Amino acid sequence: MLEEVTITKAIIHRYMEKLDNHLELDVAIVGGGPAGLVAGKKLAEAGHKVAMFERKLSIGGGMWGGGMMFNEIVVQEEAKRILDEFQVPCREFEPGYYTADSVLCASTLCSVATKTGLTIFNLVSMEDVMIRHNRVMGLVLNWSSVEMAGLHVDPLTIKAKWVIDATGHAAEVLNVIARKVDAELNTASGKVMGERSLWAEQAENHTLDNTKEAFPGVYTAGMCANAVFGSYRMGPVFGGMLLSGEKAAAEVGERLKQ
Ligand code: 48F
Repeated sequence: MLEEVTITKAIIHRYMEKLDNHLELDVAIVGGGPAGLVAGKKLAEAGHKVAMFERKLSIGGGMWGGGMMFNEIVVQEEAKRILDEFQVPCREFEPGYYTADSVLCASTLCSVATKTGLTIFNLVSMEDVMIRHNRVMGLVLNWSSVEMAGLHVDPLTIKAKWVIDATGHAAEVLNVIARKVDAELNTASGKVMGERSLWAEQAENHTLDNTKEAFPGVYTAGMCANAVFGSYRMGPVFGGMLLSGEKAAAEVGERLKQ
């Protein structure tokens, strides 16, 4: 026999247990696109306590829709090994160009990352950060529904030794920081530089270079890296996103050891 209140209690208790266990993190990842998912999987695999906060209901960011809703993505040679690692099936189209079904890819990245130990809180938005002595040490979070309805409800906070801004084109974490009167990013202008036009090859190479600490305690990953440091957008080629997530995880992992 099923008791409705038991079902309700099960959900509430399990969610609160999960939230309570993730109030103090090694790494908080904001944004659940391909870059954040690869970073999350790698950090979890290395034994770090890592959680992801994603505004939307679904995880996968801009990957589901492929290019202009043709639900296939392209990954270049350099990043194919990451598709292999996650066991995402892909096919060679021409030498050096691999395609994957975008739905299979997004769902598999999410599945593998969570099974490896990444905890995901969807429907939660980063609305601000906490800064102490010029270093980010935590996130200010609210329900996405509160944000979307414009309700006047105060947020809650979590602590994190490191934050990865994987919010894509919007670079939301670093934009929030750049708006503070007393904060300056590690960019040429001290602010978010903004994106240049679409140029796949340049963008893909620059994404990796731009995956770095952009403010004390905050790493860029994915498209956010180019938006923050003023480089090109790449369109529906996803290798740079995967490699950037991997690099962010490796470097943040090293910094956690220090
Ligand atoms: O945009 P997104 O997929 O970021 P990415 O991993 O990949 C970029 C590509 O999808 C594509 C591209 C190229 O190949 O250029 O655009 O860099 O995922 C970013 C996620 O962050 C979430 C957003 O809903 C999306 O799922 N997000 C953005 N701002 C916030 C957030 C926020 N303030 N709080 C929580 N989640």
